[in-house]
Amino acid sequence: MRPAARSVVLALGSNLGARRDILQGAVDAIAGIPEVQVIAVSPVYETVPVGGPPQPDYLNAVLLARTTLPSRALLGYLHEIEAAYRRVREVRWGPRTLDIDIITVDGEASTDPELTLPHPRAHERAFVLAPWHDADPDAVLPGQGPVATLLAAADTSGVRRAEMMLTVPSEDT
Ligand code: PH2
Ligand code: MG
Ligand code: MG
Repeated sequence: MRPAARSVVLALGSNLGARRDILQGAVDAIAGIPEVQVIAVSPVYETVPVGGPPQPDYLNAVLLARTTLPSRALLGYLHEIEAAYRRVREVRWGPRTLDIDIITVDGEASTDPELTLPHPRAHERAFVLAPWHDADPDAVLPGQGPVATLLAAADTSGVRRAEMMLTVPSEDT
């Protein structure tokens, strides 16, 4: 029996190199993962870095997808996409060409340190909540509540809509 498709929320970030092109490349690559269907991509936000050493501002966006893949398998594909952009993981929370984080996979809960679900800091990160709310105003973060409520409580001073959009590649290309 085929496993049922589940809803996935991914957060994308880039603060080195051609940031918009890198995010669009990531969206295209995610759409190319077998058993992944991209549903929507949020507007792009330009955001002040949270934590880590002094570093350039980020572009952040949120992608909604459906997949029949187990979360671990999805994470493996996402790491390959990050590697394709020559991401170097040197400093925790340091600058990077591309970061793709799994925020939720339906209501799945995981305490695996390499894949904690839901993402343990998403509820307080305006750079995740603001684009997520744009893409899905009714979204709920399991265990935390409606994204609209979390966003209203979050510090949004460092996030602003960038005048750029990402496109979802069509299914049959
Ligand atoms: N990612 C981090 C740490 N800090 N700050 C912003 N503005 N955007 C990010 O994507 C981000 C961050 C760890 O992955
Ligand atoms: Mg991250
Ligand atoms: Mg990450």
